Amino acid sequence: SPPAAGAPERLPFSRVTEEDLAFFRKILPGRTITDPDLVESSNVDWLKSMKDFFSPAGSSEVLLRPQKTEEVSQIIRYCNSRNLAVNPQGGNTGLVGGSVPVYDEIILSTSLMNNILSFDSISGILTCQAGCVLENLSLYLEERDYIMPLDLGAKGSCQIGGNVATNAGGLRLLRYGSLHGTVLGLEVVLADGQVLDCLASLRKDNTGYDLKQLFIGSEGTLGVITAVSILCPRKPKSVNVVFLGCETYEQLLKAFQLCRGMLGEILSAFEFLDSECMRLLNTHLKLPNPISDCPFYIVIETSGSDPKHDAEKLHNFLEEAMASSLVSDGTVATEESKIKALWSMRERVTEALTHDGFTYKYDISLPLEQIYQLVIDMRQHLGGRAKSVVGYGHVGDGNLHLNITSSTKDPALLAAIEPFVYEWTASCRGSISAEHGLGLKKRNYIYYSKPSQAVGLMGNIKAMLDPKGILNPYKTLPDDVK
Ligand code: FAD
Ligand code: 2HG
Ligand code: ZN
Repeated sequence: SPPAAGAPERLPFSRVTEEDLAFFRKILPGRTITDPDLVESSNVDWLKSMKDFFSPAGSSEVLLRPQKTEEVSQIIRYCNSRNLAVNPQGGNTGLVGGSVPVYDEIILSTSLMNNILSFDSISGILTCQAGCVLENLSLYLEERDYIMPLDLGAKGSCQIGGNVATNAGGLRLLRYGSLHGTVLGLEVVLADGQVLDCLASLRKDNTGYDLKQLFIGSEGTLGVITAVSILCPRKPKSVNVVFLGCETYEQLLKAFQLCRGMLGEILSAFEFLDSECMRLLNTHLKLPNPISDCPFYIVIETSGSDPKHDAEKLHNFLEEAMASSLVSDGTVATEESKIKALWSMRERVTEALTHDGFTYKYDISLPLEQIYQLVIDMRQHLGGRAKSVVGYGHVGDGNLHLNITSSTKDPALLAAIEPFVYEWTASCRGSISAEHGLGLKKRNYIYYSKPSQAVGLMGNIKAMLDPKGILNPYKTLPDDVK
């Protein structure tokens, strides 16, 4: 059975000396940060949960802010020769403790690597530095009648390099697919400082192994992504969002089936939240329910090129869904401010949860029919021990976000949740991390979703690409893979 999660031992990396700082200051004048007040926010994760998970997590004393690939290369080459560990960091919105140091790893932030390198308005291929904030890229593209193929609630802070490093899914995956398909090229600084230039901008390229795929979802453990080339879809001329209520999860699934059949090519998102999420949105964020109270809510988005055609299709779908009693109430938005308001009911659940208490997060892939059964079983299993047990997520992609809160950190509650949740998931051949990655928090549970042979091979790849293990140590791979 998998080893228990817990604190890793600090590995024998060197500690940063004055000489090291002098070297960094020479390459990055004014961008080698050692003031503890300024380094602090990079030591703390978005959830502020790492110090609870593992004390004394996040005690780096150095934050490096390169602007160019060549600077990253020099830093990494130097760190490798000095045996100094490095934690690559983007927008620091990661949810599994991958983005912050465990001990005193040097933080290498890509925040100043935020230039767009090129955009081809015929092919829709964007090439940019890794530190571009997702929302800024979206705004840039929208002015040119394009959009990013991914969108997530953290768009205002997360960076494209971080998105690629975590293989972020998000709200549009149903329509545009994963980054494994849309990323066409990457530039990566390897652990020895070499720059791997796989920044191709080609749709098709079968010349040997597709090496960039290795870095997509590698969580900073195999290389530092410095630039990304990505295929962007045209901006849809017509967008509609509907917010619907359902009485049962079975009806919700039937609505999904109907929706796929009737909306077809214009369907761009199918998301859900349960009534417990709605309660938290109402209580903590004062967001009112846009429709009447229901056990389940669906957010459907359509994106197409002909407003009349889309409206007609949507109308027919809604009529059919109402007539066959799959949905009991709903509201439609075509105008941007209302679309945003409806989306925030789904996007802001994570934020609402942070106000509810200490949150235990699970990001699970399951066969569609089983998704909500896990929430029901967990509620029953925990009885009155949890404050809230909520289910929401990317139901169209088979991805459940199961979140459980308690007033304060509660080891007894955690022991009741885990390994129950992982065993339940493994019994359906699900994934214990659908889109957030493994980071520090989930890495020791990898065996619930991957055979030991696969994990062993991952270890071999890590050893080949980063023999000293300086890149994001203690992350992704379990304790027993060195
Ligand atoms: P960080 O958090 O800084 O880093 C994440 C990981 O990537 C770390 O392991 C880090 O070492 C590594 N990394 C970062 N940059 C690089 C680089 N240039 N090279 C190599 N490694 C690097 N995730 C989803 O998948 N779908 C969602 O819908 C979603 N919604 C979210 C909503 C909210 C409100 C929040 C807070 C988070 C959400 N996330 C979601 C999780 C998170 O936003 C994503 O994982 C995001 O892609 C992380 O990007 P980042 O720039 O913040 O990376
Ligand atoms: C989302 O889809 C994010 O909203 C965050 O992936 C999920 O906080 C979570 O559990
Ligand atoms: Zn998600």
